[in-house]
Amino acid sequence: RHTLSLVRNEIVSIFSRLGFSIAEGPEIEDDWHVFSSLNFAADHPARDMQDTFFIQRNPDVLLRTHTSSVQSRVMEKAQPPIRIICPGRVYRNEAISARAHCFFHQVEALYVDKNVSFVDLKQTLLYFAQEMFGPETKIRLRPSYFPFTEPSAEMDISCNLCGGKGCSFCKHTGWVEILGCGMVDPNVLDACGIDSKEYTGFALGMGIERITNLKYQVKDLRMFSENDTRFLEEFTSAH
Ligand code: 2NL
Repeated sequence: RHTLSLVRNEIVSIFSRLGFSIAEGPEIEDDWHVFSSLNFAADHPARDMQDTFFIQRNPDVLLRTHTSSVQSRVMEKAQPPIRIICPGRVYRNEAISARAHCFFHQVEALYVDKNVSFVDLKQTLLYFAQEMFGPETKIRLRPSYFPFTEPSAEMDISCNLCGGKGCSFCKHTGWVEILGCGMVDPNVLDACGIDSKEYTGFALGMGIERITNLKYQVKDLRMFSENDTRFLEEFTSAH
């Protein structure tokens, strides 16, 4: 299997052990599912042509920039409890380099039910980090901002190369960033037909390329889409 598929399968398998099931949706999307339902303001820069690919210049036909659109579609159709994991390809209008690509891959998770709290989020994050990077892994959360969560945080793990002592990979901080997360903004629940007075939820999102780089130190993002078999054959797994 492709390197990114191996890592995606590992992430999905960890969340499935916590009761999450896979949800998928279209890569060609509309404004409502990618932006409006997710609390993006009308003038948010992500809506700009600089960042988002529009199809045939139609502002309502676009390539999804995150897999959150899958979650908004599931929330519109189902009532809680909702516990889903959404892996998939996403697109951003960026110049291709060793560090950026116009498409990449994400996994997002969403849990909505009565009484879901930040404690549930934090314990889920710790479980994920230790299953993915080993039982000695520590986590820390830093306050952040996303349109669709409030409060929002970014999670760092103790550097898996130096064990937190500090090295060039973690820029001598002992920590590396791996994902973003937060409590689902009540505006998002209401926009998707879920009563925010009755239900709460948490969500998180991570880049599969980023997790793969942490595990295997792939230095150039372009390696993932060039299909050089010398690269692909370096990675094997039971999955
Ligand atoms: C990142 C951060 C994040 C979410 C994704 C989400 C989806 C719904 C509602 C609320 Cl439907 N949140 N997703 C939340 C926080 C962070 O991704 O850095 N991804 C690569």
